[in-house]
Amino acid sequence: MRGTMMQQQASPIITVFECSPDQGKGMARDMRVRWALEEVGQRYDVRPVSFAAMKEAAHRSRHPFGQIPTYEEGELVLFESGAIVLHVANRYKGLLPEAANARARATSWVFAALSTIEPPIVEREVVEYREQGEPWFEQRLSAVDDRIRIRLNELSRRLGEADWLDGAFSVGDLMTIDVLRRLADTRLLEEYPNLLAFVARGEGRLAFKRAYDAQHAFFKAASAECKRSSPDRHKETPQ
Ligand code: GTB
Repeated sequence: MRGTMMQQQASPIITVFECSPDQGKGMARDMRVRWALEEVGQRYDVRPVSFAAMKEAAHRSRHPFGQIPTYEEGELVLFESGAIVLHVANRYKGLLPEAANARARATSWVFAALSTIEPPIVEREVVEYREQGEPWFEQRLSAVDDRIRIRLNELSRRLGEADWLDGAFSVGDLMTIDVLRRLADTRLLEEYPNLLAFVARGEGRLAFKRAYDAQHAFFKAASAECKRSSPDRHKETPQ
């Protein structure tokens, strides 16, 4: 049998926060990677990194900007959650349609989620974190909220009564939903019942639940040690 046995493929490895500042709510960008891997049924391993280790050479060789998530599969090392999720969608079946044009459209939605919808949402988080207490805070927050509303209006209009953005569930829906989840601590999504339902549909998928439970269990297991080693760690700025 020697030489004829199939070699066991190692599972891909993703990096995650050693001590997640979101208290296990799955708001960091490893969540979309975990979700994508669960959707395609691919096992994965997790490499936790501390805030300090993220900025050291070993991690910077994986991620030039010293962030999570990264993805390792054999000799391939990727950074940027969009690139990773698209790689997973192309590498394994389940997140992209067969037809070339439909695949291209699903890819458009991934880019739209990351470069059109996510930026004002991230800006809101930065304003909340960094500008709270400033005299202009309320005015600035409300201006950013209005910019988010422009995108939500447009997205809501396009989704209409459909379940997903372009036919069957795809990587485009996954990325869009994960971006919209970042609004969970605001009331903005409540203004768009179809978007609220869209997010709930995504979160109701078994693959989402498995991904969520995995990151939550990881957080729980690490949290005692995280509190012991640095009780203020959750105050790091989210990005
Ligand atoms: N464009 C990159 C991508 O999509 O992969 C952005 C990666 C990124 O911002 N990673 C963040 C990070 O590593 C984690 S996700 N930050 C550490 C650093 O830059 O030093 C952002 C995030 C963090 C925390 C929360 N939270 O606590 O709720 C939410 C989101």
